[in-house]
Parts: sequence; C-alpha cells; structure tokens
Amino acid sequence: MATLFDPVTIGDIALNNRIVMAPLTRNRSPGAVPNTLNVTYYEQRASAGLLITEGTAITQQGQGYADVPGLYTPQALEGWRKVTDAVHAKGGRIVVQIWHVGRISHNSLQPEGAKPVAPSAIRAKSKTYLINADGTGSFTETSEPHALEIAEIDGIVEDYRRAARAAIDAGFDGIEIHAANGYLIDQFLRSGSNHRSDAYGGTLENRARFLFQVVDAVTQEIGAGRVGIRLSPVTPANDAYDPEPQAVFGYVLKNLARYALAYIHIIEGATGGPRDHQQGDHPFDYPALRATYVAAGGKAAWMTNNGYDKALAEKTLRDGEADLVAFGKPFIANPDLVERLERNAPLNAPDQATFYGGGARGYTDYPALEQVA
Ligand code: 8OZ
Repeated sequence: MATLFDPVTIGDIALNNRIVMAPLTRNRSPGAVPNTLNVTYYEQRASAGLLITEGTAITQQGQGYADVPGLYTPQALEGWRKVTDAVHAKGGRIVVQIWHVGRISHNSLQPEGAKPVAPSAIRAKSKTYLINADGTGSFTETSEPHALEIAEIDGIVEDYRRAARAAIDAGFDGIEIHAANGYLIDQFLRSGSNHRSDAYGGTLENRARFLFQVVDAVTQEIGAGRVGIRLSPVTPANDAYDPEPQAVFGYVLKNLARYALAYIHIIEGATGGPRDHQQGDHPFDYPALRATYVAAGGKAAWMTNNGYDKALAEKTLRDGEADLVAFGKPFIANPDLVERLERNAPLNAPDQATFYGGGARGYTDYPALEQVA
C-alpha cells in the first residue's frame, strides 16, 4: 500500500514522493521575469515530490494579473532556467503551469491596451489584481472581453505549443495545462461563459474542441508523458459556471484517456474553499469521473487537491482514490512540508496578507523545522 512518502513515476517523470506543491499565484515576478527571490522560493520547497509552478502566462495576451511570470521572453526563460537548475540540484522535480487567462484580465495588462479575449463577449463577475503606480496592490473589476474569431484561435493553440517547447528548453520536467478556475480553456468548456454557435460552442464536443487542440499541440511538441492537466469541475472561481458539470467533465476525461499523460489534477469543490461546493442539481461524483477515465483506458496518475491535511491525504491514497495529493496553502507557509508531514511536526500558519505581491516577507522567510529548533 503506497504512502505519501513513497516514490512514483508519472509518465516520464520520476518523483521521490507523492506530495505535490500545488500551483500558487504569488505576484512576485515584475516584468513577467522570474528573479533570484523566486529561485530561492522554489529551491526551498524542492523536497516536494513535484513542484507545480504558479500559473505562467504563455503570451502577454494570456496575462491577467500584475507581476505574474511568463514564458514568452528570453529573459523569462533565463530566469526559469535558474529556478529549474536550483530545484534539480536539490533532487526535486518541477513542471510549469501554462496559463492563458482569457477574459480574467484588464485592458491595462494587454498588448496595446486591447480588450482581453474570450469565447464570448461576456464580462466575468470577477476581479483581477493590479499594482498601482505607488507600488500598492489592488483588486480591480475585469474588463469586457472581445469574442475570439475562429481565425484567431489556431494562433493561441500555437502559443501553447511554443510555450511547451520553451518550458522544456528552460529545463522543466514537464508542463501542466491550466484548464481550471474559469480561465480561457475553462471558459470554452462551460456554458456560462461560452455562448458561441460555431464549431467551438453548443455541444460538449464543440465546447471541448479548444482544450483538445491544446492537448494535441503540446503532447505532439514535448510528448504526453511530460504533460499534466488541471481541471476544477465545480469551482465557482472567476465566475465559472455550468449547470451540468458531470456531463461536461465526464466527456473531457473520457477523451483525455486517448493520451498517455503524466497526470490528471482535479480540484475538488470550490478552489481554496469548501470541498463540497456544488454546481447544478447533484453533488459532483469524483469517483465516477475517475471511473469514466479508467474505463476509457486512461492510465495517467490521478492527483487530487483542495483543503487536504495529512490524515485525509493518507486516507485518499489508502482508499485508492488518488495516486498523488497536491497541497497549496500549507506549502506557502512550510518550505519543508514533506519533512513536517513525515515527522507529524506542527505546521507554520500561512499569512493571507502576504499571498499576493510584495517581497521576501511571507514568501521566503517561513522557517524550516531546523531553523525553529
Ligand atoms: C489566485 C489569484 C490569482 C490567480 C488560479 C491562477 O486560481 C489562479 C489564481 C489564484 O488558478
């Protein structure tokens, strides 16, 4: 029976343990370029079986928040190379979460102040994070998006492909496609944000078309064994809504089984909130979702996330409901989370006020156990 501390190989990536650091937006890469502070942060957490970076924009158009990193300039790739080298020197593994925010953006972040892009011209009831001229941060309403023309969509798929190649060139062990939390791919999937009547709207097949174009492109480019995907079937994050999530995500998982992916990453419930959050008439059936995937021949590792502690994570592995568990906030506050869980040591509490933006405080200054002792 596997424990959290046992190694596992997922696709082409060999992990030292089954404890994953979830992707966490921290807004500490001005100019979209990873810097030495970011290197220290990831290096401190390299004992995780797998580090998933914060959401990393594939293009400036894919940017939705101040000071999040990108993968689209030579400077950013040089910055990421220092991160991947540092993590590998500590024996860790790291994938980059590739991200296009779609409508969750603001004109001021877009190339030439353009409108953000989306499946339909429907503004999200959601906020984005900007940094003011005086350096203080503020949450601001998202801007009204422009509905993508069919002719624009292939170019964005190519942006994902190029980002996947750039990630491997920068030394990452793989990529995670961010298809969760109400961003561009999720906007296509759900009927709340997709009102199209062309080949990208209406039926499940059409709403999932963009997702599968992206999966095709990145798996062709770097090999499916270096690709994971993150989904959040019922999250209300960023105004994501669909009344029939079981049907939508059942369709997605059934078709993802065609690819020999490294992992499937499922956020259970409301991202960062209640695990039992529901959309539509029924509680979401996660075991049924996995059963659909397995019945279709899917073999990727199954990663779960949201509000786990050690006891729930161990039970989930024991019951065979997951192969890996991703922890978010506990990794913000505990660089040595793996060691603390193994020794049943107390955890540092995260400081919400320093999650987004700022410097070393609340980022690289959480003590490890031996610093406490
Ligand atoms: C929190 C703040 C900003 C962005 C996500 C990338 O929800 C995010 C995010 C989270 O996936």
